[in-house]
Amino acid sequence: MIGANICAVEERRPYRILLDTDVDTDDLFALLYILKLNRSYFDLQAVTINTNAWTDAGHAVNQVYDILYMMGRDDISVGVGGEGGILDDGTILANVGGYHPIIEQGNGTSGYCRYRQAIPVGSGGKLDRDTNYGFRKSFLPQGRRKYTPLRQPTAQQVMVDKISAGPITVFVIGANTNFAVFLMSNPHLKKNVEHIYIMGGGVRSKNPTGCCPENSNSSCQPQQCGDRGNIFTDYTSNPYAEFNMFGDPFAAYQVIHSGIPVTLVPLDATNTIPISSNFFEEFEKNQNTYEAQYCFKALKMARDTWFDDQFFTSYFMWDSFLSGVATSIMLNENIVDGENEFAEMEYMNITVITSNEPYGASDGSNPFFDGIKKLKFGLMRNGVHSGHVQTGLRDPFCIGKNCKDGYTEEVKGREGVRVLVAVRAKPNRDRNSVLNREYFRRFLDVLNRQRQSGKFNFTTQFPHYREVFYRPDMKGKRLGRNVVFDMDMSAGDFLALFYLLKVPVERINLKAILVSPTGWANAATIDIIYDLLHMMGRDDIPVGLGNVFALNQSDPIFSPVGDCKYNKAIPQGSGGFLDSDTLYGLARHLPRSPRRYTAENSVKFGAPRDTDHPELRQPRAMEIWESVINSLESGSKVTVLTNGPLTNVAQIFLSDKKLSSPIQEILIVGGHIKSHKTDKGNVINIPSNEYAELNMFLDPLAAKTVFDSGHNITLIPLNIQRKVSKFRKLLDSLYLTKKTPEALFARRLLSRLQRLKETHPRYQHMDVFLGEILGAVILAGDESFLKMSYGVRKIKVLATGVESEDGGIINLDENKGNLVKVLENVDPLAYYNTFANQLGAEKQSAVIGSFEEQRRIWSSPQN
Ligand SMILES: [Ca+2]
Ligand SMILES: [Ca+2]
Repeated sequence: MIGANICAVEERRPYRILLDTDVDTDDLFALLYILKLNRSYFDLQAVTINTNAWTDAGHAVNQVYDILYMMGRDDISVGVGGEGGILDDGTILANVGGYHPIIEQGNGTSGYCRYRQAIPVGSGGKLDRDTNYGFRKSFLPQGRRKYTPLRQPTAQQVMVDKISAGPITVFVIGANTNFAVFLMSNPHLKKNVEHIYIMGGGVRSKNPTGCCPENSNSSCQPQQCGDRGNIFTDYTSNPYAEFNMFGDPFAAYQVIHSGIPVTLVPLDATNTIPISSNFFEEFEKNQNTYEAQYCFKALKMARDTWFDDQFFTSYFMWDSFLSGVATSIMLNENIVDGENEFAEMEYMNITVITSNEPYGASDGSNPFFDGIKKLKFGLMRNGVHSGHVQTGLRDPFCIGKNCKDGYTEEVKGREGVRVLVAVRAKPNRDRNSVLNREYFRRFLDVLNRQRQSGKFNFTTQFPHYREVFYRPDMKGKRLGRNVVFDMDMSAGDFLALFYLLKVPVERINLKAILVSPTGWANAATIDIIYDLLHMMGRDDIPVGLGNVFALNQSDPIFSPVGDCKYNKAIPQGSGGFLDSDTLYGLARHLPRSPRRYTAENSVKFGAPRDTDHPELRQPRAMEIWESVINSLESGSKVTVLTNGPLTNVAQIFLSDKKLSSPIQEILIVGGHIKSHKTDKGNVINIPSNEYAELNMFLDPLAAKTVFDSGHNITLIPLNIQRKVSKFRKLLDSLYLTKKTPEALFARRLLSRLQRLKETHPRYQHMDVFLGEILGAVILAGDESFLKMSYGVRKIKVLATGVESEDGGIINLDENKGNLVKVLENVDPLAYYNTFANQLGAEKQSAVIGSFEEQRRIWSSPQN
């Protein structure tokens, strides 16, 4: 087939392609497939990242950079994020980051997770996508390109550049937000878009999963069987939607109704190409390139961690199938009706449902209409966008399968758009093959081609690569106070961690780190902790990962999904998750640890089956805590320092009393005790909440649980943190100290935070992170040198569920409340010097300074 059309193709220039992707596992297959095609036919110009779906922007963008580096394609532009907003009057500012569906997009990157909450956050969800099950860091080489704050090209910028440069074809394999925003703000550039290929939706699809076996008894209740959609986390509300469309139904509507020719590869077609066991086995036998290996590793881990034994009937080729179908249609350009090698096509008249009837009923669910006088985007009062919009999981209006948001419904007349639809995957033309789909064969063939293949992976890149675990020599040392550090991986927490690792072990014995991914960073960021520990020669310190939801915020019916009531305050973009997840672009300068998050798991810990390396599994926070408690000599105690939301510590108190009784003291960095009305808290983006401090607000119920425990608590509240948040002063001290790798890294991070604060309004809150270091310094510091003084208060933390109050602290009189020790004074200069001097100390300094140093070591022979 290809041969027959080559003549036609050679007369034209290569197709320029822009790929918009949410960097899910399947998207990696799609991207690598495109990269392997003949470049004189297909010229991938840019990858733009969809930031409101299955991955978090900071992790997604660096994974894309690394894949392109492995494939020798650093020439391909990568766009992610942006800080632009949409004003109330409908004006779309430049560089909208696409972190939110258009209906929720205001002026900023924080906001509610209306649709995104249908996506699991931890294992089996974003955590596994952000890390590609752990293979991203174990397999992909790391090139020079990476995310850097304010220098990273935005998705909109890249779209404008590439689309204005000439005719282009756009592939959308995530939610449609980026491309819809582009089309709405650049109508004059539509003419350059030759065609749009979208993976998403389900038109006449019938979900093949969740069905009762033919011979089953009458007690079997079919689940999603026969539904149009695939939102497996909430079929009862919306059985019609497919994830990509559901991610932003209004955006999908804009793209499909743009007037540009659209080809859809919906569930209708992808449901007919489930990963078969034969395909899986063939793939296992055919891994002749690094890219094939990378894809197979992910696919195998997806199978090995699948929640039931139905993987081969529930996991499909989605986005990768789009790559095949789209490029095959493009090669056959002289043939009408989208004829191609891999899928049967049909024209259908469709639309995308964005709201539910009755239209015009203002019930508080639709931000486009509720309380709005002048409608934006030319919307009409009783139009198709004016009905009830699904508000989230288990929306009462939707229960009983009433909602169709995101459904690509067939319609008659003007409301529909004639779209070419892939309806089913074609069988393999070679009837003797064990692969039953034509695309299976081609996919393996393309991925295994030696032409345009990856040059190396992370370990083969270096002739002298070797994995080293660093452990300190503790022989003959009398170890100091037992400390467990609980952090949410905000920037200051890493500086605090450096400090704790520099205090002589005779004074502080850091036993373990617990991670609360309920604050400033996403769970996958745990790898930065591993890398930092590696740098400091402390691969012996265990790291436990806590729950991904604040207390009572996970869904009662299906706990991998849940609400974002509190962490919606954290911006998704600049100054928020994007920066935390990359440590403001600096994480990649840390040496790479042999330890990292991995989806490896074992039956012993509740997994459905053992993976190949269950011994590597990421321990949970509670396990690590338990092992710390069990390792204590009788009578010894442990101090907990918390630098984030109190989710983990609350879990400890809610479990067996034996696990909390060895706690000597809890040092809490956080909480705000207001002394007068103008003494405000720091909960950004939630204007109604004036007096809370973020660590308390992010999990108020956990905070209340901990304060009500009656344990020995020392509070390092916001007002004292604010006294020590002068970047200039701390940097001055750091410039005077010895240049250990850790002092240099701290200097680099702090000066970057300072510079960002000075240059861009989105970075105004940077001093929050400076105050965070205080807890670590207090814990180990010299009380008289630091001029520390404490008061005692009777206080209570509010956890009422009322947004304006939650996380607030009230003072109580003598007889009520919990007695808490509160840090009231510290000498700022002494504090800055203590921190700087400790980081500059020669003892307990880094054993390997940076990734650069690691590269050098691996590039030359060892002695
Ligand atoms: Ca995708
Ligand atoms: Ca923190």
